[in-house]
Amino acid sequence: MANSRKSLVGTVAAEPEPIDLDWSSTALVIIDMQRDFMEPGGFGETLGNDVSRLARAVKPIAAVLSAARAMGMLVVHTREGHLPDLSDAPPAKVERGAPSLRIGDPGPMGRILIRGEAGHDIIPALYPLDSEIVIDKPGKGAFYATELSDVLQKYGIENLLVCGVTTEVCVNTTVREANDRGYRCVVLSDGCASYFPEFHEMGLKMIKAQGGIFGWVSDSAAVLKAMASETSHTLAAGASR
Ligand code: TIU
Repeated sequence: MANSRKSLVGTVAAEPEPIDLDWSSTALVIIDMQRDFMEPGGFGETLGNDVSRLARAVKPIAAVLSAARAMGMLVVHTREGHLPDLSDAPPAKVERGAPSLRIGDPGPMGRILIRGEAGHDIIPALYPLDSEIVIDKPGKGAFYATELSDVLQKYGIENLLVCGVTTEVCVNTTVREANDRGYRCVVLSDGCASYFPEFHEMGLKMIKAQGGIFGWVSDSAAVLKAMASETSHTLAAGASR
């Protein structure tokens, strides 16, 4: 994959300001687009949520994923979930609240939020290729107790295009973790979604406020435009040989 990546820079329209990204050191990070959050009968619904609210993120992510694949960008998918024996699930997480089913209980898509179960898997529309990286995480942030830091360092990644669900929970937590580790995070507003529309809005505002305190907020159209202009540069250079 590293050999096919290009090194040109694209300018992405974003807030609080445009950002220049070297695509060769940029990864697309897709957070937790799992059946457990997106479909009825999974973890999200057991918590009392209307899972249909997350569907809006799928098409924008699919479009950016397709472009990222075409340009050889590193693609990382994450999945929240736990080992079958729950040894990586803190009691404080398992026991809280009054969900209709708890983590580990049998549900219509297998045991709730357990690795290897149908509900834990990524939705078919965004299914990872064998060549792509899948990070299994026990927490909300993708860096906590995972190999993500090592993977990003191995590929020389400095910038993250971040999308997925939910905006204020796993996307925000991951962006905050990444920001503290020195990564420039560009969050795709239409590639994220929340069960709570107001939390989606505020979650994005929190990232871009104060001069981009945690990162930048853009959208799929702006990122696709920046990727396309990079591609045309490359093609023009090739044509003039
Ligand atoms: N409940 C909720 O909004 N989210 C999570 O529990 N996990 C993720 O955001 N992936």
